[in-house]
Amino acid sequence: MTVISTNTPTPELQALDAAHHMHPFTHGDGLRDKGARVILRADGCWLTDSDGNRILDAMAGLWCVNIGYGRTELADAAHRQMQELPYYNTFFQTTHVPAIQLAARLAELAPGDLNHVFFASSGSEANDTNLRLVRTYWAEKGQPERQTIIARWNGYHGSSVGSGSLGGMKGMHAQGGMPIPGIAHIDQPNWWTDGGDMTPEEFGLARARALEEKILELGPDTVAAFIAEPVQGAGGVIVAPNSYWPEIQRIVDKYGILLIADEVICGFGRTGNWFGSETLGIRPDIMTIAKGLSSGYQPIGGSIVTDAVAEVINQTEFNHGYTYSGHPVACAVALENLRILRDEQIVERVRTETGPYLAEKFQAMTEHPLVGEAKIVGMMGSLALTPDKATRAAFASEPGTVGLVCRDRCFANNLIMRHVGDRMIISPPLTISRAEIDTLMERAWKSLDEAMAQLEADGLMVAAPKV
Ligand code: PXG
Repeated sequence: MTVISTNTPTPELQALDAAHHMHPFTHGDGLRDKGARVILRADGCWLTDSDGNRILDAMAGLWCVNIGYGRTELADAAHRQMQELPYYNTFFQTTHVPAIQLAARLAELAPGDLNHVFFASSGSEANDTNLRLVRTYWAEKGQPERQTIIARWNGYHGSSVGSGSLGGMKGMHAQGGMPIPGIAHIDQPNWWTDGGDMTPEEFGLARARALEEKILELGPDTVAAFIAEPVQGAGGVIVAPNSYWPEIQRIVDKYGILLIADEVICGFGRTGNWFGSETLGIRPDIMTIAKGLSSGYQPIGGSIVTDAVAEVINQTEFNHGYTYSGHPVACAVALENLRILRDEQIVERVRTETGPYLAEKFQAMTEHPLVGEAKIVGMMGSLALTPDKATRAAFASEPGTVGLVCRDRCFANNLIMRHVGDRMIISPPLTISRAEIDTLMERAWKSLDEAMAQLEADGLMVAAPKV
């Protein structure tokens, strides 16, 4: 066995990684040629890589490290729980204290009568649960023909076959026979790219009414649920115009369709409230949770459902569950994370202090010649890059080419800021300070400057013809 440590030289770590480790959403050969970046440790908002670089993580890992890195309280909670009860299942009429406690705490935190939790270990698993939950719900209600779930193109709900089918990522659907039957997609409310001559408000209404059109096309009696992220994350931090969500709520209410809010990114303070549904003013029947639930310190997710949904599901045996549903160590760590979020008033700080500060700085990025619009809710934001702000033009190059140039400049400046197509996105730890926000924005501006110089040199500052 090759023995390695954090002192092993980077090329050796990279070679061994390339030889044996298959990475998610990665072109394996390309990565082998380049070598993966090796992260050794992290503290607060800062990562340290194997070359000694200190990198500002403006993505909170994968949108999940809400309380920041290095909180020993969570390590202590895991240690205590592993000694007391490292594992037991929640099948076979059994339970344990951490699962009871976390379910009860989530019922307190979740809005309205969302009072019942089905645990999973990830957002993908939780959305698979939801798929089966809503179909079982309608079958138990005597309407088994209500099977179809409507979702959105470019939405992201996970990478398992079920959740990947709910998601609207065409690149994923192309590999492995997705979507599964009984899922329909409608267009996303991305005014910047698709709004044409409409005002954002007109466009928001039009995109919400696409849901009603789809329901009528499928037949209202065949539709089980609509699933969406309050703010689309992986699709590029797409914030719907203000007219969108009230109209969606009106439509799901009118047809009696269950609303699933996928809160995997928006939950636990990201939008300045405990849940994105509160920020956007929607009343879901089911919420998907993961990521910020444990700040990523342990894999845990789940579905929170209303009294009305639980009452129907509880009438039958729901033949579903995971070995690690309600894993005691993950629950104990999540509870400690929720305690820190509350005791340190982290959600309030996002809403009233650091969120508005970041929003002001982020909006100022529209003064950069490459940036067409800046959209931000709480601590998730995106910048649309454009060669021509007045016409909201796309670049003539393959979508993502320009975004990748910017992303690479960010990485070179020790800033983790990602691109989705030609949008640049951020989602920093909620604990980021004002000084760190300043550093983030300085590095982002510098990276955009460098990217623009490169784009001009490479002849890429060219607008695509209008379609
Ligand atoms: N729902 C939403 C809204 C998500 O963002 C999932 C479900 C699935 O969660 P799990 O825990 O199964 O990964 C997610 C995950 C990206 C990226 O590139 C985003 C996610 C995962 C991986 C990459 O932005 N979100």
